[in-house]
Amino acid sequence: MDKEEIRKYALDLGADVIGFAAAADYTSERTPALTTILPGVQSLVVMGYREIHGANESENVRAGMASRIGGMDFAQANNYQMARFIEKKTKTKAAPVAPSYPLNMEPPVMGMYADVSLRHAAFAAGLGVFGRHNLIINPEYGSQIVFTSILTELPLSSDPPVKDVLCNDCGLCVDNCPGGALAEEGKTDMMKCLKASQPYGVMREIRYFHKFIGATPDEQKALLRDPVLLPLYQAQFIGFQYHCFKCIAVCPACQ
Ligand code: B12
Ligand code: SF4
Ligand code: SF4
Repeated sequence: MDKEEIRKYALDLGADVIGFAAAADYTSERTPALTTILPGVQSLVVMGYREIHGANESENVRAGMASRIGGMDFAQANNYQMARFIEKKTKTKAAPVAPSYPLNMEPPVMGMYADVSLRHAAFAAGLGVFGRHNLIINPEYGSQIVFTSILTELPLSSDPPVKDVLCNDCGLCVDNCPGGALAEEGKTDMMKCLKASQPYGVMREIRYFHKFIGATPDEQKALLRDPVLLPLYQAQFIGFQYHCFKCIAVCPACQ
C-alpha cells in the first residue's frame, strides 16, 4: 500500500488534509516514545480537519462547543476507519490515537500531555508550522484546523516540511486571549487557558464540592440551587468543554 492509496481514502472519508511522517522524524520532548503505544511503529498518518469558522467566531459559547464536539466525533470515527483500512489491506498493525481525550490523568501527567503530540506530528508530516499561539498553522486552512493521527508499521517517508513563515507575529492571538495565557513566548500557560476556556471543568467542581462539604444543611440546600450546579451537571455528560477559540479565531494567517 502506498501513500497515494491512503491519501485518497482519507480525502474520501472527509479529511481536508493528510500528511505522513516517518516515526524517526517525530520529535516531541514531553510526550512518551511512540513505541510505548505501537512497538513496531514506523510512521504516522496525520489527518487535518478545517474547523467551522462561524461557530468558532460566535459569541455564543455553545455554538463553538457543539461544532467542536461534532468535529471530534467525526475525526475520531474517521481515524478509526483509517486504522481498520490500513490493517485490513496491509496485514500490519495500526494504532489510532485520540484527537484530544482520553488523556493520561494519573500523576505526574494529570492530563497535561497527550500520548502523541498532534502538533508535533502535524509539523513532522509537513502539515504546518508553529505560530506565536503555539499551535500549528496550516498553509491552506490557517489556525482553525484540528488533527488526528494513526501510528503504523508501514515504512512511509515524511512529506516535505512547510518552509514558509506563516505567522506574521501580529500579536492578535496574545492580545485577544481572555486568560492572558500566551503572554510568555513559546509557552501556553495551561492553568490560565483552562480557567478561561473550560470554566466548568474539574477545578470549578472541586471548589463547589469543598464549599458543599463545609456547609450547614441549610447552606447545602441553598447550594443545590447555586447557578453553577447546572452547568457543572451538563459538563458531566458533555465531557471536556471548549468555551474559547479566540487564539485560533482571530488569527489572520492563511485566511
Ligand atoms: C492538553 C491539551 C491542551 C491543554 C494544554 C496544552 C499543552 N500543555 O500543550 C489546554 C487545555 C490548555 C489546551 C488548550 C488549547 N488547545 Co489543546 N490540546 C491538548 C492535547 C490533548 C495535548 C497537548 C500536549 O500533549 N501538549 C504537550 C506537549 C506537546 O507540549 P510541549 O512539548 O510543551 O510543546 C509546547 C511548547 O513547547 C511549544 N512548542 C513546541 N515546539 C515549538 C516550536 C515553536 C516554533 C513554537 C513557537 C512553540 C513550540 O508549543 C507546544 C504547545 O504549547 C492536544 C491533542 C494532542 N494529542 O496533541 C490538543 C491540541 C493541541 N489542542 C488544540 C486546540 C485547538 C486547543 C485550543 C485552541 C482550545 C480549543 N478551543 O480548541 C487551546 C489553545 C491553547 C494554545 N494557544 O496553546 C489542537 C491544536 C491544533 C493546531 N492547529 O495546532 C490540538 C492538537 C487538538 C487537535 N486534535 O487538533 N490544549
Ligand atoms: S483557547 Fe482561549 S484562553 Fe486558551 S490560549 Fe487560546 S485564547 Fe487563550
Ligand atoms: S494571530 Fe498573529 S501572532 Fe498569533 S499566530 Fe496568528 S499570525 Fe501569528
